[in-house]
Amino acid sequence: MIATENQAAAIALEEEHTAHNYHPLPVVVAAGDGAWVTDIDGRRYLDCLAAYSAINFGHSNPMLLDAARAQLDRITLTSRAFHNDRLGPFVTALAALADKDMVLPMNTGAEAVETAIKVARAWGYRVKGVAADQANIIVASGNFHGRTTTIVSFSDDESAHNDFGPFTPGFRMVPYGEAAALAEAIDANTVAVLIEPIQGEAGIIVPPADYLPAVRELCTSNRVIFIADEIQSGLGRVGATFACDLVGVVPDLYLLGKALGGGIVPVSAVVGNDDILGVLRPGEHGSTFGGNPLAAAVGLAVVDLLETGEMQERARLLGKRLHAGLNRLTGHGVIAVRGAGLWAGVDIDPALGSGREVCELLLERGVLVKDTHGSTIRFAPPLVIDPADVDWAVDQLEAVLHELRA
Ligand code: IF1
Repeated sequence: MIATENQAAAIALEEEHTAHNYHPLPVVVAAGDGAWVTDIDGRRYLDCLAAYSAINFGHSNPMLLDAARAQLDRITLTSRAFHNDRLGPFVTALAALADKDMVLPMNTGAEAVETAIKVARAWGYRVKGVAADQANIIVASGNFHGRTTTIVSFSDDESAHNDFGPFTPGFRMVPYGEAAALAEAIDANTVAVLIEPIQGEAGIIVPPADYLPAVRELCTSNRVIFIADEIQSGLGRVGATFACDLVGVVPDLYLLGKALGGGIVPVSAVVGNDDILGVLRPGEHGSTFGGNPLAAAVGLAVVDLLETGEMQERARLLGKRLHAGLNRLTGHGVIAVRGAGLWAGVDIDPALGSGREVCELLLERGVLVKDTHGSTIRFAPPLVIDPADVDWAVDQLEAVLHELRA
């Protein structure tokens, strides 16, 4: 897609002084409303990425913006050296939403993951009785949990892992979706299993229906913490509050992020019970911004949105519509469709082009999506998307595939 002069100038300005750790599509977004964004030339696009599920409730969600605006005029940051009047209501509501009794608030998803790793290790030494520095945590192949050096230590994605060593020890990898391999890997020093209930970056990989229940049972019987990374899959995306809900599984720790900040401020959290999160003592962990009043005010408004169940139901119903439309393209340029709720991974026939090429052609038709690996693209529009726009997005993909097959 040829960028306009206006866009080219804006892109050049950004690229001249920005590290090249991304290769963005050639569009310069200037505004957003609901499921739509507008570029600097006034052209509109249907946002089917939603900032990787951080914009579940739509761009410029009025209720969330009102909560943020009101708090901006009160106080935004105190540090946790003092209490603030927004954190209590936020953690109380979030704990209730997850049917847990304790929250550790952080900012980014990676920070929530790192926090859970530290808590699981401390619990292992202080409660389970694992010998010092001998704790191991089991992770899955194809995982994506963030970009810190400890997290990429257990990534099998070369582009995320290579040249960032030396790596943090204490992690074991098992094939995702295989309970027998997990059973085999657990030993007396295992303190936790860390997995995505549905793998996002790997291409929206839904495990066999009996996998998460088996993980739950193995963790319970081996006294191992089940950590569910719901940073991308949680908060309504799959048609339920959590992806674990789809198979009736309750992990020991939920990791939440992205949409928890309403697309306005970074908000993440580790949500569990006192018997695990209570191992931390004052001064052992924290962050400058974790639990700040602005984040808590927005986070509380997000929890209020989710408490009605309306967003989850929208994702469930609109997800059926999305998957029905995408499945209709199987055999017409689409090889496979995976996912749950309003979240789909679509494997395009590589003979037609790469995921990136398909994304660029969809961009020209006014749809924003992102490829994951190879020829897989992901659809994750805001849950507030109009039903007609779900159909329109599928129609644009059909037209692109038709164009590529011609
Ligand atoms: C990028 C990917 C998605 C996540 C899960 C933790 C985190 C993420 C399941 C860390 C973050 C983001 C990171 C962002 C793009 C995006 C992404 F492509 F990188 F892999 F969504 F699939 N757990 N995912 O998906 O949360 O620290 O970013 O707040 O790094 O480019 P974060």
